[in-house]
Amino acid sequence: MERTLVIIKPDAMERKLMGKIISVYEQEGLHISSIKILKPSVETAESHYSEHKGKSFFTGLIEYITRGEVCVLIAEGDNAIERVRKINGATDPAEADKESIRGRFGISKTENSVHASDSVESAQREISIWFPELQ
Ligand code: FUP
Repeated sequence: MERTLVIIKPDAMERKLMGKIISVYEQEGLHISSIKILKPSVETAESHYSEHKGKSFFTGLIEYITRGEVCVLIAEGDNAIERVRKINGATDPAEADKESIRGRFGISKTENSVHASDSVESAQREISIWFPELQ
């Protein structure tokens, strides 16, 4: 059993795609064990994306992710990290599998609708950022 952190990002929340996206994870057999909706602070967003600090797209990325509400959730299941990454699709919606969430709903490389942890270590780190009450 593995846990991964998913964020349904502002572009998807603004278009009322939250329920549709959560349904995809559930239909793929993942269990949603924690969930909340919030408007991220700049501090939380910069902590989440700290590995990208200094890159050309960092400022725009933080402005985007903090501009409105996001839905953060923990999805659980066997091999959840890899499964959710595949369900989400490639970072750039133009290159993502057409059936994937980013392929279906993503707008651009920044406004790509969803985030998911990319390793066990990232999942632990990201869950502690977004769900500190679970520690
Ligand atoms: P991913 O793991 O697929 O979310 O992709 P990355 O960790 O490479 O990138 C994290 C986020 O940075 C992406 F979701 C969107 C943003 N990003 C950009 O805005 N521009 C880029 O050129 C690359 C990434």
